[in-house]
Amino acid sequence: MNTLAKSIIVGTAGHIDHGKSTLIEALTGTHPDRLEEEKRRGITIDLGFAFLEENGVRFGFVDVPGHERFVKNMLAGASGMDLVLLVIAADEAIRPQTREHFDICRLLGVQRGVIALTKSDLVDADTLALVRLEIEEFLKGSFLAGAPILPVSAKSGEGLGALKSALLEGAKAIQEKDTARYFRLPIDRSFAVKGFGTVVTGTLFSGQISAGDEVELLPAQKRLRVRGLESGGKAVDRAAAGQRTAVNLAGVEHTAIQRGMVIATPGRFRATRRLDVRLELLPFARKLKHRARVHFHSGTAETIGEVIGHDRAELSPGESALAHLRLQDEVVVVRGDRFIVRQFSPVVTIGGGVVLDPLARRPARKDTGRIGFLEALEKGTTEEILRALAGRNILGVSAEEMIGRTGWLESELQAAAANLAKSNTVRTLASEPLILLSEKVFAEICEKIRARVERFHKENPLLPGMPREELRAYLGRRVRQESFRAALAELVQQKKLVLQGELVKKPGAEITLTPEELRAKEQIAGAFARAGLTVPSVNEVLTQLAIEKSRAEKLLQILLREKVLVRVSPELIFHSEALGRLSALLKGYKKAKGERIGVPAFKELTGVTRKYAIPLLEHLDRQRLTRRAGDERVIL
Ligand SMILES: Nc1nc2c(ncn2[C@@H]2O[C@H](COP(=O)(O)OP(=O)(O)O)[C@@H](O)[C@H]2O)c(=O)[nH]1
Ligand SMILES: [Mg+2]
Repeated sequence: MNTLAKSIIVGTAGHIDHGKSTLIEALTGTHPDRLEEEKRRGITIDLGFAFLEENGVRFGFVDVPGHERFVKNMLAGASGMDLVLLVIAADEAIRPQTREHFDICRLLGVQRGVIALTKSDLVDADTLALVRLEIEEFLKGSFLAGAPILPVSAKSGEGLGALKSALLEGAKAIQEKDTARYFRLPIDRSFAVKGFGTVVTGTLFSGQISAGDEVELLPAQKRLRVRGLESGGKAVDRAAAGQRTAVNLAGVEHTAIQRGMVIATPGRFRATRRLDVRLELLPFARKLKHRARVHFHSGTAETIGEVIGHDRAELSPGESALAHLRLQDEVVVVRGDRFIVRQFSPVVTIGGGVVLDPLARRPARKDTGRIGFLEALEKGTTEEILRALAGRNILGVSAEEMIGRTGWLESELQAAAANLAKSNTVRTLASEPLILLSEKVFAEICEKIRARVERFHKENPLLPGMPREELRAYLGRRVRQESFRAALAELVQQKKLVLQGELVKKPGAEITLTPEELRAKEQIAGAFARAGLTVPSVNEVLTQLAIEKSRAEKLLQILLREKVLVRVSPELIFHSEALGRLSALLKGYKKAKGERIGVPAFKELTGVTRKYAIPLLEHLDRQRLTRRAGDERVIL
């Protein structure tokens, strides 16, 4: 098969019994009705498929049911179509599902189409001309205005050649799909084939897929392997966007997969229940009240949703608005995906629109930035959208999140991020994986840190600086580790803060002691110096001072930091000079009596009781001045 051929999906649309399925058979040789019941009753219930390759174009036909009861099946087939084949019987003209299917195609953003005026053999030339006029009037001002209206008869074969030419012409005008994007295929059928196992089918929305690939089944988040592929009714090694595709999957039962699920490039797409959208209500629809329930359709998925207006409480017929959809089940959509809503009861198509933010937050009155954010998502360039995304979250925005929202490639994000960095509006906090943070938010974080350190100095004049971890904890989980690190680095670079080991301080922040504090500090040091190795309890020393205990404790901290005093155990503090004398004593002992010393000998040597001897020996071990050897110590 020619892999360079252009692949086009043609979907039928139109009222029941207008000759859609018969026309597909006349064009392709395949009757699209495949279910037993369809054949028996002579009506299309579910989607049917047929293929045709002509003049370098591979047409995948999706034949939909016209019956109003099966519109939901029609919807599953309609998404992903490039070109609509609107079928109108010459003897009946425009009927209810002609209108409904037409509305659906328009709301799904279908750009082009061809109108087949079927059963032309049943009417005379005058009737044909009249119906043509009626159709022209109906399509006026729509995406199908000016589209070819071609009389055909599946019976006599008349007009089929012209119809094929018109389809080829339409196919030429359709933009080639970008197969470099992440792979996504909404599933419309899942079944088992003897000897192969599970097979799913669908219209390949974006990217491409090859035999052997790993794919992710969503929303189940299950990784599966592609055993084999079929496209256009033949086995292929690779299938690309715009093709009807059957995928043979390993590692899953066909019953575990339903229409509406998606297979996709692993880790890129996300299932969601909350969407922010642009929603359009059709002119004949009833007013949509706050929190109205609707049937929601997108891709091949169908669920129930609740509509909450962002810029108005109620949506009037013919209006379009920014709205939030809270869905009952998870769907997999990205920005730009189209959807249809149908009235809850009785079920008729009442509107549709475009997904703007597929990972929307719960609506909140205080969320005043949302409208602007959604407008950026709706109309903005890649850079503007990234800026809006970064600006909306103090945490910044990760590549994973940006891709989950937009389906953009990581390389596109990197390029846009580089442009944004130049404009000084969004900074790249990390590049692999990419994390973006708005400069405004970054400046706020910097200011928060600076102000907190300032306050720390005010509240703790006797401490040299704030422990870095305490500062980190103060900012909380709303600030990313990367943001914290970058902000600290920035503040240090601007000389607004100084890092000293694990302490963050203001430049030039010195501890200034009052004369009273200076005296107390000396008294503490003196008390320990005098005590030698038989030190008093800390509490005893501190309570004898003329200043309050909390300040005295800080002075003790300063002395410990200055290494005038040394904490040997949680309860015992010694003066460094006393410890210096101790190590000299040990050296002398080693010379005179050898390197081994037991606890009794140590007590005798130093004149301390067991209460001091044990912690002191353990301290000496830690200092590597001694080493424990059984009951004794080896002096090192
Ligand atoms: N005379 C005539 N009958 C047709 C033509 N196309 C379809 N039909 C008949 O119209 C009926 C409905 O056709 P079908 O393709 O099932 O309609 P669908 O519901 O739109 O798919 C069938 O009995 C067909 O044989 C045509 O061009 N001429
Ligand atoms: Mg049919």
